Amino acid sequence: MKIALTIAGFDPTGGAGVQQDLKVFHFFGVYGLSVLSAITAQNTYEVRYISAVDKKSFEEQLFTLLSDIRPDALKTGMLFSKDIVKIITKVIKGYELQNLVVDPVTISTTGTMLIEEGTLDIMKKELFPLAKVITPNIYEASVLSGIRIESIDDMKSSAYELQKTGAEAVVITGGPFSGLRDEDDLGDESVDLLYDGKDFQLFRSKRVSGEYHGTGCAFSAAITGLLAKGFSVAYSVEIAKNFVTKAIKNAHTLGKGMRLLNIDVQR
Ligand code: PXL
Repeated sequence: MKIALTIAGFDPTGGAGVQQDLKVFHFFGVYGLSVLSAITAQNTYEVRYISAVDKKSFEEQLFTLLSDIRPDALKTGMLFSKDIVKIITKVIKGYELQNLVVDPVTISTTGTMLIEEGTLDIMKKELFPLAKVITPNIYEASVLSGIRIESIDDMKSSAYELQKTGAEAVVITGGPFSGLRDEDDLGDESVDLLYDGKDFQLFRSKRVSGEYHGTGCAFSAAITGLLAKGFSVAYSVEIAKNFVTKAIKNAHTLGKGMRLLNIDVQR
């Protein structure tokens, strides 16, 4: 059986973070491992508290697991601190782990920072060069590349810059932070852009109204699961996009705030 590892935060709603990632790995028929970086206290409308897992505990989780089981692919989500990024970098290099997907989680949909000051810079410098794919949303891509994204062309420029960090491929997702200009005639579409260092490829879906929690997590987890199974980046991104779009369409309304993805119904 193929194996995927998620290194991410804990979200009690199960809509994002490690639980969501595990559900997605399971959906794609991949065995899921998980290592916890931080614990959040949140519901569907606010993040109230965050505590990072201490350095030693994090390091032990990772080394103990990897001294025994080797994942075919892995993803990082909410990493929170610089220490955690440094440990992951060391471990990935030490074990020569392949098929790394980095989702540079920065801020929750409800507006809470999920990362300590300076962590994104370290991630860009140390983790991106080891990645097969990085999956920033428009907001994260803007911050990381220093390019304000208001059009598809801006998305392309940003992806081009980010690919120079050493990541093999960049996918910029046009999800909830989309502020694209009308002249791109996107109308009611949500567009993701893939750049592999050679070609740009656009993936379009109909935008679904409303606020949804954990879309970025599900998207990067799906790509990770598919890479673990040996699929190409472009194919994995296409399938992951369709998967998330359907999970959004069928979302659950469980709390008073954002809706939670329904990954069980794919129609
Ligand atoms: O969707 C980003 C995200 C990732 N990981 C955890 C989160 C969130 C958003 O709230 O809580 C643990």
